Amino acid sequence: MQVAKQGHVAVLAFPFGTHAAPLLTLVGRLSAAAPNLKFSFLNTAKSNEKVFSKIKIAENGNIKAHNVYDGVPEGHVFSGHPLESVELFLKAMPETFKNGVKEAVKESGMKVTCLLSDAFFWFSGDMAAEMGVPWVALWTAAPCSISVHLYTDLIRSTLKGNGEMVDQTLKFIPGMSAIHAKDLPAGVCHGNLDAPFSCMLHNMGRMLPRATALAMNSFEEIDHTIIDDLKSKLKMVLNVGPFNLALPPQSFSDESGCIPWLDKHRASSLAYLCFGSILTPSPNELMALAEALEAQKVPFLWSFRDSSKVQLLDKFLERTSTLGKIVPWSPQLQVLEHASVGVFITHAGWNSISESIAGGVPMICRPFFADQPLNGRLVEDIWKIGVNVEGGVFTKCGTMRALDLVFKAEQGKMMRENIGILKKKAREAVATDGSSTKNFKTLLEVVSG
Ligand code: U2F
Repeated sequence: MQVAKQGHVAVLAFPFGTHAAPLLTLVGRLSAAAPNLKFSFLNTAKSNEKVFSKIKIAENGNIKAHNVYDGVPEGHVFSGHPLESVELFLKAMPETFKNGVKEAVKESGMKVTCLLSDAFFWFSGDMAAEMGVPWVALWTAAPCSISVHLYTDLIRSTLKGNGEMVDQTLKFIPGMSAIHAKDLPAGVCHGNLDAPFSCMLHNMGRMLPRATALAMNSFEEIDHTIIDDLKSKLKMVLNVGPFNLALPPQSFSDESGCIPWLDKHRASSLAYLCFGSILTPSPNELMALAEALEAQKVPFLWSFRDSSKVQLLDKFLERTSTLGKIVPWSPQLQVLEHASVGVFITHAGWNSISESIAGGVPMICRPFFADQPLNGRLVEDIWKIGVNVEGGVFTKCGTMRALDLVFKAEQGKMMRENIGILKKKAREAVATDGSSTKNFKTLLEVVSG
């Protein structure tokens, strides 16, 4: 599948969490299929360095990284607030991207023929209209979570009362009768509705109906009701994932020797733990989780990103040196595809869930913020491919019960069967005649103009 048309696609990336990575992966696929298109990848220097070093892209020279201003004023002293860099970046948009596009046009000598942005960037609709080009938005999370943002006004006007609201369900939205208000990201109907991040998501929901197409790292068969409803509200909805399955097998680095270590274990016998690119559970929760693994004698591989906190587990690691392995980074895709992994203990970030589905590994979820509680609900109550930790936080007893459930109980067997079915559907979606493959062809046509 190759397209010969020339064109210049300006790509606007969100530089935090795992957002720029799936966007660059998609750009890599598009570039391989349309070698005559030029892609200018606009992102902060820090995020560009990270994603371009991790993701292998076609070496046709048609994808060029452009660094845009990160919004941090010179001499700025950070207060330590976790959202500070995000809010500075949001404050500087959309000018940062407008300037970035101008520079990319000047440097390449080609006017922009398509704007491909993270769906967060609601202003892309106006930018694309001014340039007279299509706007394609990429939503990097689950179809259900974008639906929440499209229905924010209705949710706000329908759910009543503050304290009592949390347990009400979204039965007035197609496909969402099992979702509770408390599962929704802060800023939709609870929390600070006027925070910069909440306003960005609200604007996104209002602007997306103007997008030429909304692409997603998901597949149609995961939830027909939600996807059909999205199709009725948006011009074009193109599930083109799961990205990790849609790509040919990639080479990967395994500096900590995770795969050879996994090779030494029995099938479905161990737990893999990772909490994504932003979070580390609190010291109390880390201890409770460690104690539960030790008490249940569950072998574990733990990708532990925050080196400043790993010493909290020193004693536990001494005692469990033959049981488990802690690494600063793992090749997660390959880990989740390894036969020895029997459960994934996760924060329920969308990429992690999607990779767990691709590997057929049931999950124990400990969601923290944003779309994660919603994803946890989908995992436990809709797809029945995992369980949330009791009370929403790791305690020794609650985690032991969750491990028992997945490893020993009938329910765990059912979860394995259910995720096996979903995995099969995901693989079919990216096969030659699958829904995601067909959608990718359509996306290619839109992007090529
Ligand atoms: C934000 O999520 P995160 O970046 O925190 O987490 P994930 O979406 O699960 O993505 C983590 C990615 O990092 C990879 C892993 C995933 O692709 O394979 N990784 C790895 O390869 N090795 C490691 O040791 C550790 C991680 C946000 F917080 C979530 O709420 C959103 O759902 C998500 C997507 O929008 O972005």
